[in-house]
Amino acid sequence: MHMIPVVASDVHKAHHSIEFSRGTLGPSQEDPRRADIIATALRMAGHALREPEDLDLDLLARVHTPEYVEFLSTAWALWEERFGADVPAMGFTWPGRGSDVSRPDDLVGRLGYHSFAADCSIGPATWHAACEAAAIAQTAADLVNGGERAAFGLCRPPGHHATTDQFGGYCYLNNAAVAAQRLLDHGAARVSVLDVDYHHGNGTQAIFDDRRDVLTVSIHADPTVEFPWFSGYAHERGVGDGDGANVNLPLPLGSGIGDYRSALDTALDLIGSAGCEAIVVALGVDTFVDDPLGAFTLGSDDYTEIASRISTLDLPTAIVQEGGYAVEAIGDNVATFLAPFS
Ligand code: OKP
Ligand code: ZN
Repeated sequence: MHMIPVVASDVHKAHHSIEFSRGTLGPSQEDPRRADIIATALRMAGHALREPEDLDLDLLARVHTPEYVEFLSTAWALWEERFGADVPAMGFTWPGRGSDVSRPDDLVGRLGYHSFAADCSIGPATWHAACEAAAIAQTAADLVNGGERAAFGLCRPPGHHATTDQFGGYCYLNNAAVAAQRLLDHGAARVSVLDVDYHHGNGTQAIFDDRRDVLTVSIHADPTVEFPWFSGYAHERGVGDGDGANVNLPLPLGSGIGDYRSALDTALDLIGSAGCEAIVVALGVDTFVDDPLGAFTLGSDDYTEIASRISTLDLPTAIVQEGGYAVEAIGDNVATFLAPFS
């Protein structure tokens, strides 16, 4: 049996953000152990792990703005110089609705301008870790471009909430978007990003919203009662050239495999009939019943079914890691998801 290749790295370990949650700032649930546990489970399952190639900065520039890349790459050094190395950098002021926003010159203003949530911070290792995660996604896409039927990028930090120029939701660079753009750059005329994380992939949607060449489809918890609150609704269908090329399939809290299967079949019908030549799966296993951040009720076995159905598309498939916070189960859940692609 051919186990699908896994791209992973230890660079993520030094990045551990803080988050504002229920009135307190504390260590993020997006913990380094997550990726270590997944890597161990995948090795045990028989996957070969390899390190990523260097990140292609031209590729990154097709997904994020130059201002944002410049900001992220310099924010920690500027923060440390001004406030010291003891506390990480975080935004705390965001533009109001409907305001015509200009980009502040000041670092503190920029932290608000370039973020949308108070759930993650920038520390000394954040930029390097985010670049490594994007490089992992790029390398997974390259393996698929090179003829692998599927490849997995063990990205950490995750990416699907990061927009062209904002971090938030534990995400800094949009790894799934990087992978999708890499598949396009290799010659695919159209690709799909299927986001099965518990949370709406608002960043991926925003990055490709006005484009037809990427069909973005996300199955997630109803944003009227869940992060990211301000997007993920079924009426968001893409804009301009991208009209019809974004599909949101929100599900109620408490959803299990029955509801999930229906949404997934809708997603797969759309992707299958849209002429996509390759697919990126943004894989969050925070849909798991015991996930501390999620309220769906999927069991470990359900990941076999979900992955089997996705694999019936029979498209070259780059899978990238997003969320999943039930650390005792995260390794098995990811290994279970990857098995049908082997
Ligand atoms: C990232 B990914 C709760 C704060 C929740 C947002 C969740 C980000 C999820 N203490 N912060 O989609 O798994
Ligand atoms: Zn999530």
